[in-house]
Amino acid sequence: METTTTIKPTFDVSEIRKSFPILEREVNNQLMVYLDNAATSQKPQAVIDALNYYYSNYNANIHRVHTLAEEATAAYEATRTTVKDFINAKSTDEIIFTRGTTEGVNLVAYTWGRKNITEGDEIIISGMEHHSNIVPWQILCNEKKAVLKIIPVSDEGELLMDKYKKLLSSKAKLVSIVHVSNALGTVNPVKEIIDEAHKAGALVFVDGAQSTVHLDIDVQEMDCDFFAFSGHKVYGPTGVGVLYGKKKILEEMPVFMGGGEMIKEVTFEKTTFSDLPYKYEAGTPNIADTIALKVALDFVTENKKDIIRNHENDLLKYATEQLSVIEGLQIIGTAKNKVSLISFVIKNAHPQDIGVLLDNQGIAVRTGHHCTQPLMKRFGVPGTVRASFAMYNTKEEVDRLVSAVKKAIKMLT
Ligand code: 7TS
Repeated sequence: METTTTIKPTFDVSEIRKSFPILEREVNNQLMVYLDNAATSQKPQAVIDALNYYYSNYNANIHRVHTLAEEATAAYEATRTTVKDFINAKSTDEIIFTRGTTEGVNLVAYTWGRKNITEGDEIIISGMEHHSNIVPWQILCNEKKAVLKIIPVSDEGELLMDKYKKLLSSKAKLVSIVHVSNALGTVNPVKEIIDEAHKAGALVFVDGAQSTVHLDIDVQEMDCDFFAFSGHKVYGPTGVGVLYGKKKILEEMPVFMGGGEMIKEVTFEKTTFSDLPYKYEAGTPNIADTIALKVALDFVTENKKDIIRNHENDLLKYATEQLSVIEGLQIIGTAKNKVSLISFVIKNAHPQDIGVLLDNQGIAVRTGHHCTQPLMKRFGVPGTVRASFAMYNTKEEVDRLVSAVKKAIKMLT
């Protein structure tokens, strides 16, 4: 008789760790445990080398004729192709380089938003948005006398989908939604959100700042109209991000910043603009970091996202089990579908104090409101302690976190 066994692919975390030189660092005389990956992830040596190699060997502005410039242009455009494949966009014309997710949201708010939003229109966001997916829409709504509507969040930290469906009407022009919450770890049902929005005639912007590193991203399958992420949260450098938009929508949008590179012809009377994607990339871009972003994305692809995800899910499960039995500790965000991120509060202890005591023990976490003040208000807390895991974290590091939290509690309560 034939037996089928599913063998979980093994993941050699000690090998992975060798690729990240910073992980050998000591903080407060102990080997650092870096658990602030949702803020920014650490960089593999290959990414650091790519930056160094660019500046040492072919630093030049792009789109010029000399050899160095041609090499720089080729490397810069190679990243665009890698990004296209990484998120499964149809064309490189749909990939706009930005400084990060924040700039992606603002670009759409200032261009598409200013053209398409008028008095009485509605923009729908959720109660778990990062400030960067609240403030630009709020500014736009104030300017246009449009209305910002909020999808409420359950006690578990999930979107109340029934309430969402009721918010959708012909007045809704845009739904802008976080794919994965940076404060709760919740994975939102974006496909369903997008399908419902489209039925109502609204476009959808997906904030992929936290999802891109953990989940498979397929913008065509998702059918989102816009998707944004930051390179620095996907093991890449700071200062470079991506805005994806459906080609037809990007073509019809007005330009964002004016300047060099985004024009076809300029006279004092009139300017004609470049084709996609250059239309939205005014001025000298962040060439070095964009080139190194390709190396970061290749690194993730080579290590296989699904295998990384298994490892991260194991860490999440283990850390949740270990932390939830600590007396006085409450996990904020217990959604069924979560990435490897745990937010928690401790009775009679301020998150900030816990953060300092963890740092004293060599452990880096983020404390505070995580740029989600309305969400913190929803849960009635001033902030949380957040431990967020990446591919290089280990069970031993979770053990260190757990014993450090216990020690901190003893000192504070
Ligand atoms: N959206 C989400 C969901 C985020 O988590 C962040 C950054 C942003 C947007 C903004 O990204 P940026 O690269 O443009 O700054 N989140 C965090 C965080 O959780 N801790 O530090 C930054």
